[in-house]
Amino acid sequence: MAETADDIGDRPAIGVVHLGIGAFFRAFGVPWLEDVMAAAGGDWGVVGVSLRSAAVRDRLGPQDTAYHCLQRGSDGTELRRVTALRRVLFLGEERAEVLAAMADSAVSLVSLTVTEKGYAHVPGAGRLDLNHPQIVHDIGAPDAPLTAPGLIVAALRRRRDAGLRPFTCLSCDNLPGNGEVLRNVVLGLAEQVDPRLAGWIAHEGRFPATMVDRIVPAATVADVDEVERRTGLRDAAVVVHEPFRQWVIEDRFVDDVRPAFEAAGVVMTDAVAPYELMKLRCLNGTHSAIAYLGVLAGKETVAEAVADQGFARFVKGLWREEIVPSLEPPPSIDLAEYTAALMQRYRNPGIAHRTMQIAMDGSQKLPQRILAATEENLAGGRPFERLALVVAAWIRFLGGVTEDGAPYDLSDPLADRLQELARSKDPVGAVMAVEVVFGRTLPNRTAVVDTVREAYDRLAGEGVQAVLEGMP
Ligand code: CS2
Repeated sequence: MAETADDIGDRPAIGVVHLGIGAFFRAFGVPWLEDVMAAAGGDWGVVGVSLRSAAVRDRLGPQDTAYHCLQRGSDGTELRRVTALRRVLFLGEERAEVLAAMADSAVSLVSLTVTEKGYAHVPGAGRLDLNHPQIVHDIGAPDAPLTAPGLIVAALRRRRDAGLRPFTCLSCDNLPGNGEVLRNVVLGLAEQVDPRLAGWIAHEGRFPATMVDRIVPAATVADVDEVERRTGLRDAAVVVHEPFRQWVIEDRFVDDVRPAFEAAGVVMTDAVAPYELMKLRCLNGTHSAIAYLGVLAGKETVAEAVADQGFARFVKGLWREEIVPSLEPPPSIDLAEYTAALMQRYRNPGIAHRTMQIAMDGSQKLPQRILAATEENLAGGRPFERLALVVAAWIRFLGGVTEDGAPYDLSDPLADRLQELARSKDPVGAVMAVEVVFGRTLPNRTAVVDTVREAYDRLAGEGVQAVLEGMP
């Protein structure tokens, strides 16, 4: 976009550093912070940080870090220009700038969307993985961190040394107890590099839990073309999203300093857990189900999968029989209505959310999306056959070929190991023995392992479509 900052108008001063400035936060958090500032004022402009690639910075830099959101609903598309992102830094080349931004006294909030694996935690256990190669690095070189926990520890150390207050650390990733997980990994790392710093963070730091929800598929060239047709600007950083959004935040901030989130419809509460579990199991759980079954059956997108009767019936059965009964509904939410609305969101014809995009990083996602409910249902005497089918579909997916024999690459931090196990003689037994994913209990529950094995054999023998059609 060839224009100068003057064309953009007034922009807020910086108050937030966001780690992991991918499409999700540009389609969710940045515009929502703009709405908060429009409704209630404040200076909550955002410095975005990319941890792994220079691409977002290089695309946004030439356009003064302004970009467009395309909101696609069943009744049309709305265009919005977002200007509250003030700067984008790439950690690989600008570590000093990143740490300086985080240590700046004007910044009181560091938010994160670094995906599940960005926490370097043991997925089933929620504590820091001290054997993680990048964590080993960050312990040895705490002033040149590579990870999000490493950056937070280094920046908090600077703030303490400068006599500043800590910033609040706001995890916005799809993890149960995401605030607690972030606190655990930050303290776990701080203990290794400076135990007194760990004490200060434990006492003064705040790590509110959050639930975030908006479906954000990867943007395509057609989306960029559409923005150009409508605005005359070639925006290299367009993001696409659905109309729906929901943000629930635990109201625990350092010195109570925070954006006036509630002025723009964010739910502030003391109890985020029921919202988190609802969203992780109802939405993300069925997303993963659709992704693994869908990739195997050649369904490219979520909308394409749920247009199929067998898939739609399976997803509804999963909600009704196995997921909803495992949940405590959040205040004033009717889970039957919530899941019916989810099905409408999945059917949104404007959102081409690729099953392969959702399928990535299964080892980091399955525990909270599928396995926790499986374990609870077993303990509570409730059915878990459909959940077991999702586990079986994941194990089949790890084989790396669709039912039509088309090969694909796995994207998962444990890809090599999992693929080898999935191609062994007893794929179900071998994969379910991976403790960092399945924990210690589930692999010893023969009722579950046998049900997964049976589902796996049915998928292998009959194929996804026939298995789904044969479900009660
Ligand atoms: C998806 C999520 O890619 C995935 O794993 O399940 O990104 C999902 O679209 C969001 O959590 C919706 O809020």
